[in-house]
Amino acid sequence: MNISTRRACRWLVSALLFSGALPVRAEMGQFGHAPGNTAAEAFQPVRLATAGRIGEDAVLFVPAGLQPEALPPSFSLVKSPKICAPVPEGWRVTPVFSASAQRFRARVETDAAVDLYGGGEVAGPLRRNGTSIKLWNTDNYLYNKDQAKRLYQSHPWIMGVRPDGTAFGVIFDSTWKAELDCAGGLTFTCEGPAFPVLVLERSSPLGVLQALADLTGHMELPPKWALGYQQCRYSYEPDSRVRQIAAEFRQRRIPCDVLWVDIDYMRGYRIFTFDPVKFPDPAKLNRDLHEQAFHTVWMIDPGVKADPDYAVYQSGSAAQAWVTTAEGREFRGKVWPGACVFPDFTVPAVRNWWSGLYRDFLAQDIDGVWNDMNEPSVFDGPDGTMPETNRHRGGEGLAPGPHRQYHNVYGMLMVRATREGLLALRPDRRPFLLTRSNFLGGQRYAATWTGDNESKDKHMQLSIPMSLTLGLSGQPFNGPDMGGYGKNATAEVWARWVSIGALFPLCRGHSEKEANNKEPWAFGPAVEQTARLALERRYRLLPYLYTCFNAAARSGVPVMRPLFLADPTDPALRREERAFLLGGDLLVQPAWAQGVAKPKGNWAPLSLVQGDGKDKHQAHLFVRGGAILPLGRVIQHTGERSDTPLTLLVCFDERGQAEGQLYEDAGEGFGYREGDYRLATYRATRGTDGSVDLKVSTEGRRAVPADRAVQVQVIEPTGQIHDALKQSGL
Ligand code: MIG
Repeated sequence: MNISTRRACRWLVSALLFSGALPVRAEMGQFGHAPGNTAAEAFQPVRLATAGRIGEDAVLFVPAGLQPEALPPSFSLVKSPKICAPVPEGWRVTPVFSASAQRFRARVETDAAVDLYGGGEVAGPLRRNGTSIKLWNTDNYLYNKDQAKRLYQSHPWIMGVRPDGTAFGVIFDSTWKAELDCAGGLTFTCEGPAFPVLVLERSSPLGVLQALADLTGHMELPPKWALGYQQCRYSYEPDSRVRQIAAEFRQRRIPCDVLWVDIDYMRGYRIFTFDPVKFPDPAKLNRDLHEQAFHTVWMIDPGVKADPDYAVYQSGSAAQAWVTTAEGREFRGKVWPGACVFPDFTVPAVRNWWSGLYRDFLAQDIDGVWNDMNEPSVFDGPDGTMPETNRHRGGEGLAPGPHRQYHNVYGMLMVRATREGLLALRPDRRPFLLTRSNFLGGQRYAATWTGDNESKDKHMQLSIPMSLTLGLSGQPFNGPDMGGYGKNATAEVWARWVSIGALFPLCRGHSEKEANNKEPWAFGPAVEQTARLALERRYRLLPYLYTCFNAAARSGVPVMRPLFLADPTDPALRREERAFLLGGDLLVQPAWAQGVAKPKGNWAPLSLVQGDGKDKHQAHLFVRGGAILPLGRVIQHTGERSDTPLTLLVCFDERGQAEGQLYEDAGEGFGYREGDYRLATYRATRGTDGSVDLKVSTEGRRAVPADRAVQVQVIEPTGQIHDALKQSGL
């Protein structure tokens, strides 16, 4: 590039920086840049200001226009990256920057043989080559809008896996409205100023995912009850209906831990209020449900009814909490309560105010919180949200900026404030928070679900690559609306869905208001039995599942994993998006998925509860040869003891070896941080006479319950299970 172009670029970039926002014309936005009308948009190269190592095999690339020592605060990264060494010799993945009058771009060339994954919440294939998404959080009912190219969350992140199994990851560290194209390399183009790019390089994709978690934060261990089955509907109302649902679960002996209370509990959809007729005594409702060992989660939306007689509107107005229009007036948009105002979560004092609102709310003995509509969704706003020119005030290092800049992190900032509130108000309890909108790194604050899917096979099947991809994008705790949210569910679809959904990290049945009942018993006795078996399987697996969650919290490995993670060099596994792994040791093959290639080694077919092999809907399960699975008894909720007895299911590899772990703690609270946990590592060897030698080593100071009985069983490659020995102290 000649000197004058270079100068022109530098001028452009600094002009953009000075203005604090790009000179985007008001009528632009809404993805007016569809291919075809970009001809006039010329991109000029932007040189690199600097690049260097920021840690083990991670390199930061900073384009001209940004100061490496004073990068704008990052939303995805836990701490701001500091260059500590030059780019390593022979570094393979390097972005190239360019800019047009309106947009800034980073491109990464990738070899055609590299398989691409990630991008967060996507409604498409697991392998992302040739696809493109838009990063603009969108309330996308039935995934119908804009061909589902944008959903509720944004993850500017892609992982590439080479034929030899080595892998790299790329973070495009911008929150602005953007597009991410995975055809012919990676192209990330945002309607905002220059941004840095981080590239991670590891010997395996699992290594890349651990590095991603170290950079963007680990999920905190959830309360154990959040791993149980959860039943939701828009809405169970009035409170007597919630009680009825609770009673049904216990009477029918279908395992369940959590009941959800959707927006109709509120007084005229005013958040933090309760309808005096339909929910006159929420505290009593919660106490009664607790007595039956249910936990409850209640919904809070961001929109605050603009009602001068309403306490939240009053205190928020006094705190100058609201997002404003470009002219500085209080912005109003329509949501459920009618005209609403929206907290500006970029302002630290507003987050603080928001956290405090949960005080009286939690005092009703509410266990968990559900934050919805936080894209934000605005019924009468442009493109279903607020105008991109609305203003956010920022603070504590965060620059004031337009909504176009902060839209994608609106939900993330909201759940950050919610989580901080829950922690401050109940310092001894692990928050359980579910959010619809979020951003790369948002696993630090909340679990997530994949929004308003439809009760049909296509979306049931799609839920697998969707959840896998969220797991490959840093978010281990996620799942779909099981059974499908929109439209009526048929018995068949619901039965197929519960059979795989019971094996997802988040397992919650849900339905929209207009649709048929979608509880496990709503489709007659046969489907009820299918649901019972599927959920009983989940509850038997809880010791293993909780151990997987602990691994995710500690080291950033996903709970639900694509098969290729088990053998990244096997090309046959790279596109498999029907079968998946739970942790490293359990393979789940949906009953409708034929011809699934398994990773090499023995995979023994596993029956977990009586009759599961005869039910045509249940997923086929396989244990990895070389693994030891800790299993519990079937219980009705996580408050019951399932280790009476605890089963250690040993599945030997070809050499007669097996190894597995079991993580246990109080299931709630933070004692585990002070060592009140037990992480047992079991190693088994098969003797020549067929005997089993089992050794355990433990970490943490929690003792084995004195009355624990452990039954050690061996599963043969045929799936046959036999008792090996009875032993205590394991
Ligand atoms: O406009 O609270 O995705 O799970 O049940 C609908 C009612 C608002 C959308 C959520 C859905 C929830 C529903 N909400």
